[in-house]
Amino acid sequence: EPKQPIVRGAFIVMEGLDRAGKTTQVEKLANALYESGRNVETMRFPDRTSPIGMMISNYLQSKSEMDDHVVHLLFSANRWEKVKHINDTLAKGCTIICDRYYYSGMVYSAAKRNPNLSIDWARAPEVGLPRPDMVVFLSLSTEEAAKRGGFGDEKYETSEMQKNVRENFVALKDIPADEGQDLQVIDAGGSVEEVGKAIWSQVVQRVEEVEQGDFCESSI
Ligand code: NYM
Repeated sequence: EPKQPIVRGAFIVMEGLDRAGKTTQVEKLANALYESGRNVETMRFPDRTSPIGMMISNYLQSKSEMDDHVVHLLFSANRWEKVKHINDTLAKGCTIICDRYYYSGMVYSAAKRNPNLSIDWARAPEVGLPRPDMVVFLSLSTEEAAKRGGFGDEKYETSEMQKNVRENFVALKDIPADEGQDLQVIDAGGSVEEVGKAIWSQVVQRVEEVEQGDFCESSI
């Protein structure tokens, strides 16, 4: 049946701690949107394929050392280098499902508890990036996270860091900046199917709204 033309695609971000199931759910959601007849593209940050992304990847694998501020700015630059692509993709009516974005950027860097790297400091280089139409935050209890097996061996995959990251995600809701309110919390403790269903019911509604022009063009 004929559909009215799509104003633009939706920019949907999936956030959460390591092992919350983000990557699985991004794929699942993208497939479901595709099957509903939409153009959809998945993205992830860090995007390790660019020169900046390779520097980040080497750092995360402990192949190089960097000052906390330097790697933070690289994570941010890795988003800025994708802005044109994001905007062009949305403009042609394609929805983007993105695995992590500047919420992870702020929260992980500040979780290092470097006294000279506050959440406010971490936020500054992100200001001006396109703001998502919706952010799904996959929430996982400490106990449930522990059940999902051990950590990988990249930097930040320690119980101390994850504890601080969790605290920072909670604290993000209280920062005066609006984007603290962006996170739509979904319990990631259920089965892949259950979590997928919960995500779908919220996201499909938002995607439809955006396609029909119900969004405000804004940036962080
Ligand atoms: N990470 C991710 C950051 O520290 N800052 C950021 O801006 C982003 C996007 O990178 N532990 C961290 C979170 C992860 C690590 O991400 C690698 P992934 O999703 O495991 O590839």
